[in-house]
This record gives sequence, C-alpha cells and structure tokens, in this order.
Amino acid sequence: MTLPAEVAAAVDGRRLGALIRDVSTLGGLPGGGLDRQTLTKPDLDARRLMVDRCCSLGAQPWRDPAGNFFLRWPATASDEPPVATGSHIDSQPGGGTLDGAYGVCAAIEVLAALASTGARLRRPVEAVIWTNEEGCRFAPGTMGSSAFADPSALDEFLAATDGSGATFGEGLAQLDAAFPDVPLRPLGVPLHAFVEAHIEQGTTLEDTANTIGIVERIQGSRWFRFQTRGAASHAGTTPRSRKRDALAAAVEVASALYGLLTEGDDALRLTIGRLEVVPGSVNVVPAAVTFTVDLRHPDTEVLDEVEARLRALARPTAGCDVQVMRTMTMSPSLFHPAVVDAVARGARSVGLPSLRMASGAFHDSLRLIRHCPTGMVFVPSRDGLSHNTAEYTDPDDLVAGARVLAHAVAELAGR
Ligand code: HGY
Ligand code: MN
Ligand code: MN
Ligand code: MN
Repeated sequence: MTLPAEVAAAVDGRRLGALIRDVSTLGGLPGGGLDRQTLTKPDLDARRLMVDRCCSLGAQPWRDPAGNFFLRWPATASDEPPVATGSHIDSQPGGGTLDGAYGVCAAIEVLAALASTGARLRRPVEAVIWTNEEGCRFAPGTMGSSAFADPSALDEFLAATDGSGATFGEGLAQLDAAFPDVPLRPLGVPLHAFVEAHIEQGTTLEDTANTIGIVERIQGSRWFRFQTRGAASHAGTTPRSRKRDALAAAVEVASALYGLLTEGDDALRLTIGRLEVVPGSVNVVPAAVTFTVDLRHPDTEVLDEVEARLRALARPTAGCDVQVMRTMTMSPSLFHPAVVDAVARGARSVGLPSLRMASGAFHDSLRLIRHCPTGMVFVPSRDGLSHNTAEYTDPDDLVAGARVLAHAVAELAGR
C-alpha cells in the first residue's frame, strides 16, 4: 500500500465525527445550526478546542497577524514549505455546522491519521483555520486568507466595522490574551500547496450520484452596497408631492436589479441579502436605506456587463439620491492541475464516484490560488442546502472526503 493510501486508510470516521460534533456545540443554536460569527466567543472557543486537540497529537501551533491559525505536523525535511489544508470556522448568523468547519475538522483528522501511522513525510503538513471567510460580521469575506495572500490588504481590513461599530482589529486583539501559547509568525509564509475540503453547498454531486467533487474552478463574486438618501418627514402630514422616501427609491432600484437577474442567463446569481432603513420608525418617512448586492457568475465579461447596468441605477430616483460602491471582488479562478489531479487520484484510490466540477460558492482557496498550487475536495450537501441551519451531509460522505483529502495531502507532502 502506498503511503498516501496508508494515511487515507488511517482516517477514523468516529474520531472525525466526534470532533465535528464537539465543534458544532460552540455557537450552536437551540433548534440546530450555528451562530459562530468571526472573532466572537464561540469562534475563540472553537479555536481553543482545535489548538488543544492538535497539540495533543504533537502538532505545533502558529498564528499570524490576520488571526489565521496553523497547526503544524513536522516532517523529515522540516525547512521545506509545508502542504497546508484547512478552511474556516466562522459561520453565518443562522448557518450550518459544516460550512467551513468540516474542512478544518477534516484537516485535523489528516494530522491524526498521520500521527496514527507515524508517517513522516518529506514536507510538514499544516492544518489551517482562516479568519472571517464569511464576511457577514465584517465585510468583505475571506479577510484572513486574503491578507495571507496579500499582506498589504490587512490594514484596510483592520478598520472594518460590524453592526455595533466594533472593528475587525479589535476582534483580532483578543487573540493575544486568549492564545499566549500560540506564537505569532509573519503573514504569507511559503506553502508548497493548499487543499481545502468543503461541503458543495449545491446539488450537483447529489443530482449526479457522486460522492467526491474534484473542484477545477470557482465562479466570480462581487459584493456591492447601495445607499438611497431622501429626507425624514412625518408619515401623516407630508404631502406625496413633497415626500423624499428613501425606501421607495430602494424598492425601485431593487426591482430593477431583480429585472437584471431575470433577463440574465441562468448562471447569473443576484441576491439582496441585507437591507437597513433609517430611522426605521413606523411613522417616519425613511431618510436613508442601505442594502447589499451579492452578484455571481462564472464569466468576467458577464459580471462586467451586469455591473455596468447595476451602476447605471445609481441615479436620482423617487426624489432621492442613489449611490453604489463595490465592496468585494473575487475573479473567476482555476485551480492548479497538479492539485486537482492529486485530488482525482485520491478519489480513485479510495474507490469513490467522483466528478470534476466548478464551485458556486467562494472559498478561502480562491485567495490561496495566488499564493501556491491550490485545489478543493467537495462532498455532497443534502438538497444543496447551506447558509441554513438544516445544512446536512451524510457522515459516510464526510469520512470519504477526509480520506480523499488525506490521500492528496500525503501525496503532495511526500514529493
Ligand atoms: O458566500 C460564499 O460563497 C461562501 O460560502 N462564504
Ligand atoms: Mn464556507
Ligand atoms: Mn459560507
Ligand atoms: Mn470557504
């Protein structure tokens, strides 16, 4: 049996399942699912659980100025750049227990499999926790992996604020006191390769009866913030001719945006996920409305064309001023053939039906593409559901994905 196959075989489903269950309790919601937003107490508690678990295996912990955590399994040629594998543990406010956390738990299971086989690979292996992938508390998403790939981006991220006015920098500052045992190292250390295991969050694997997704590319994502500004006035006395209703303007712009969606090809995705009205009082004409737009498509030209039509909506509407700004950009990206093929060999070696496919969701891996050869392993999501507390993947599929991950990581680290 080859070493990668040996490490894959050493993946223990019960151990993986127990870790996923333990992590799922941190930020767990009473009716199921998670609220473990980045740098909240549940996030820090989950980091502590994972650091302690990996240190008990003999791994060495590191962290960087963006709050990314690295749990390092030593190798024979220890000064070689490591093969890294991991994902994120922050969740949506009403998220599922597997989005991100599965990839980190699978990465830790790879370390446990290495420990149980006593395998010493040529290169170190690092399990990674990337900070703030979701971007729902502090926008944009993928802050940790973005800063890892481009350290100059960190300063702007530190100033990002959440709904309460707290900054990302203040959130990060908690880590020094909470993790005195985890030494700092610089951002962006060299990596030989990065592989992320993640739930598909779509229905392709389920619809095609495949267990493993060999992810070849990720579609593009762009986030925007629209702001309409009118004038607060009395709901009962303001004549219609004098009203400057910011919500009326927002509704007109939002309707035009949904029109772009229906006119677009069926690969186009446009979501208005958050809308805030100021002052938000029942008997005051809205003075201002802020709302977000999440735009996705596999093709940059299409994104550019839809963005031009979206920006054209930033014009006086219903007597109100309308502004728009782009707040996040992720270009459609291809994963590295060497890593994609390593994942494919892992799926073949473990004897699982697999499919080469694209990702509809963005991931930290998209940011790592610029840093080192990168690829992803998908496992099926029941009904394609994610960013929803009912998110679910068959436990056997979770183990299968971890075996494929272990095979790919061991092969890449052995070379
Ligand atoms: O939004 C996304 O695509 C990712 O799941 N955060
Ligand atoms: Mn995710
Ligand atoms: Mn997500
Ligand atoms: Mn991700």
